[in-house]
Amino acid sequence: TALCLPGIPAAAAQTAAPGPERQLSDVIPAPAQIAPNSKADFTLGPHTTIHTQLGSAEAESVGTYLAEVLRPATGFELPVDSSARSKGPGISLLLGKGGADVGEQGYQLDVAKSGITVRAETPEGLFAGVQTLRQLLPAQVEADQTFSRTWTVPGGRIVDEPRFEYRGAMLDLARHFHEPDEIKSYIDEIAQFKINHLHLHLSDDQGWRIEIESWPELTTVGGGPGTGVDGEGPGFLTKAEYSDLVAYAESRFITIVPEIDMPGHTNAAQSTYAELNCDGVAVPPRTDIEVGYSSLCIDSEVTYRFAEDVIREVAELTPGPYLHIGGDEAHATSEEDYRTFMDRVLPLVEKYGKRAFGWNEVAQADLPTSVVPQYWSTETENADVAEAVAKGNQVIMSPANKTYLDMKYDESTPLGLQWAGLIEVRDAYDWDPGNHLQGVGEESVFGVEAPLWSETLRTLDDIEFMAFPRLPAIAEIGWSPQEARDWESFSQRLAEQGPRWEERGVNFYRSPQINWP
Ligand code: TNX
Repeated sequence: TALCLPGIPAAAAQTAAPGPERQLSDVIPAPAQIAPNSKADFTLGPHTTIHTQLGSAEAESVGTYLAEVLRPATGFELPVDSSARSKGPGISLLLGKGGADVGEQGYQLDVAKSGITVRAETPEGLFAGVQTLRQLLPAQVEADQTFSRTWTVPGGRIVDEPRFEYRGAMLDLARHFHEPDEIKSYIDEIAQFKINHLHLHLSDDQGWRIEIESWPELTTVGGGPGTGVDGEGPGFLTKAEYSDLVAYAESRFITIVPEIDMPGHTNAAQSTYAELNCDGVAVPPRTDIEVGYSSLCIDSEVTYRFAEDVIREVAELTPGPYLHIGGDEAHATSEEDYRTFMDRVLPLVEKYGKRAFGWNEVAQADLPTSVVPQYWSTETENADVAEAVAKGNQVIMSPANKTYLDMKYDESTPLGLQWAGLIEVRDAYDWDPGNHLQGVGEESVFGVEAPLWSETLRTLDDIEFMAFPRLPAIAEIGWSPQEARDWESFSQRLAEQGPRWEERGVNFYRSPQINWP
């Protein structure tokens, strides 16, 4: 830098106006519209105030969130003021139509010399704008110690809204339980990339992870000591812990989507309760990673009492609109039984006020159009899903060979599986959900999701290593217009995330495809 050049006195170098370190386009996911104005940079100072929409507690809480993000590194006080007697230079978070039409999730960000304004129709939109603003500050803003330096935001205007309304990530709590604090930490990370749903895979062959009062041993036994892959992932969420997570996620504008996987992937339940087996004998618990061997007993009324109890309790606990009932890899259930099961169970989800999600196999059943198949197969053709879409169903795109964060990056990746292939960052990035699957066009795509299965994972470090940097790729695919994104630009913007992860102590894979600084 200038300070290191021989012959230039430090004082002279410092008087040269320090331009912003970042450019207005240095954001993931790439904003829809960007108009830089190099004469309009804004520099935060010790007197910067965060002004929020008069009378809106929600806008004020987004302001408080922003202040909490910026205070440690800047050392500035950054008071949050919703009194509308706004004085002094500041960052304004305003609600209501005003500028461009940005829909329910979008925002407009104006950076001028005199201040910054984020405008949105909803608090959710403000929060998205705040994430953009955050990335426009130098990486050191993510540190938890104070730096004395200039904090300049590049001038101009961003008008931004998402391509798809649903952008999800998934954690598998069944194969290895992840503690609430680890889940919260992941929530904080994915929120920065404008992910707005977190799908929790709460039950599987190796463990049951959500308290159900009417079947109490599901957790004490099914989620108890010795459960999880290799017996190393025990634990479960009490109802109170689940509700606390839901509230935490909500504070980051993330909706929790709970999944109870049925009629296969049910060994934990069937080893806990003998009556869930056709022969009335409990199966032994399993801690290996085989799939497709378990099935609830389709002809037994106990099965439907169980399914209804679980769906009712989980639905009651979940303020979000969706409930995922799994339905994948039911190889031990005949096709006819599978349809019988879904015909009875899908309406239960609706009965308790939720919209059903299911893995793409649900499309083999007679689907109401409200049901959303989540496409995970690696094929680019699927007759059942195409037929459902022709009837009006929407689809979440999670093709395993693109979006599965548990696939290895390359042969040498110490964690992960590779049944769907190796997925380097570029593989995760270079595809278009609007034309990936035959018969499923843009308008039938509800959104995209990046699942992270945890057969090989233990710690938060493991989660982060597999998610970053591929999760931002999926987030950009879900948010940015197809024409606003390309690999060259993404890989450069992604490189700039490296120092930010370092400041936050987030583990990530230093992909050789990226020119990390
Ligand atoms: C397939 S994808 C599964 C999961 C495994 C995953 C491992 C899907 C709906 N089912 O049971 O954990 O592969 O990658």
